Amino acid sequence: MNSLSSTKVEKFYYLMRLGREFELAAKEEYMKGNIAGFLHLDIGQEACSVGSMQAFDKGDVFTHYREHVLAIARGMEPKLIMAELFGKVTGVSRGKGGSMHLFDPSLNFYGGDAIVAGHLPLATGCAYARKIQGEKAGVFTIFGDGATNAGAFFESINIAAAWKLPLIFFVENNYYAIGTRIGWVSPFEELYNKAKNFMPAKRIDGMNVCEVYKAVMEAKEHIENSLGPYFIEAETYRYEGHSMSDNGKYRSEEEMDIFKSRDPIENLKKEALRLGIVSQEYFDSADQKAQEVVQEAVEFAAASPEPNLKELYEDVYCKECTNVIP
Ligand SMILES: Cc1ncc(C[n+]2csc(CCOP(=O)(O)OP(=O)(O)O)c2C)c(N)n1
Repeated sequence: MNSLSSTKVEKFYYLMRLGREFELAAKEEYMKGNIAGFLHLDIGQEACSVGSMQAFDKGDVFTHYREHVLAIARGMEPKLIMAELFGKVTGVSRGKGGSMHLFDPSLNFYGGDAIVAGHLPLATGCAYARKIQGEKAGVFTIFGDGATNAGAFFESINIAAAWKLPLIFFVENNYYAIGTRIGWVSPFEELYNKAKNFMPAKRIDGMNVCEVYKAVMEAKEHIENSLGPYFIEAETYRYEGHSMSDNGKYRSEEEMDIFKSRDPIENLKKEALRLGIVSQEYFDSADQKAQEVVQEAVEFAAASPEPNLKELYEDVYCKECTNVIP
């Protein structure tokens, strides 16, 4: 943390706090019946979303369904995300995608994919296009540990390495795919082993936002220098169940406590105060601002109209395609 500016550390803190407040509010609104369908929370994993998006500030992003905080860290407005969760027409996908399908081409954010590992070939194809187009920024894709058991994962790392594509693979290893422990279905739990013969691959502390930021900066430099893909495994943990319908009983309280003691938000604050980089006043005002922004987001979502029925037939097929290689 010492090598980072205080402004950077403040930004990390604010975005993680905003993400956490957003998800706590989403959980509450779900319980009240204002949000339907699936809701996968990121609570505990905020450092991965914030650290990676702060480093990977240009280029294309492909993500799985646990993506609210990633979208916030990318620059999507919390009120547009909340409205999407509420299924309202003001939502970022006009209320038709919901929690799992946040999408914003203006931010090069092509995520929220519900099929486990389904977005990895999309990211790989996009990286191929970017390489042909000679663009520097490349592609970032984030996914869970369960995705590393899918054929689409192996095919993607294979072709990305063979064709030296500008693509960062980022796995959030939170140890569980719904209730399946990664070690039950994988020969090892340290997942960078699955990629290390294909590309540079490292395992980092995904509860530490500064470490995530540094690793993604390194990976970014690597892909921008046309050296091919890069793999990062971030060890992390979700405090909530897989989705709202899962009470997470397959995990022990002891395991949960160990990860909670590594909480990315509280530990960043503690360390920044110890080093004297950021003041207590800043943290207090950031907490308050995050709560206000989330409160406004909920009010905006609640007051927004439902989509019109004719919306059902719109955006089913792409009307105009930009960025298509002839
Ligand atoms: C191809 C496919 N198989 C099964 C499912 C059902 N499913 C949804 S989420 C999930 C677990 C994925 O866990 P992981 O990849 O570790 O991501 P996390 O939820 O931990 O972020 C499964 C099996 C699915 N959506 N797609």
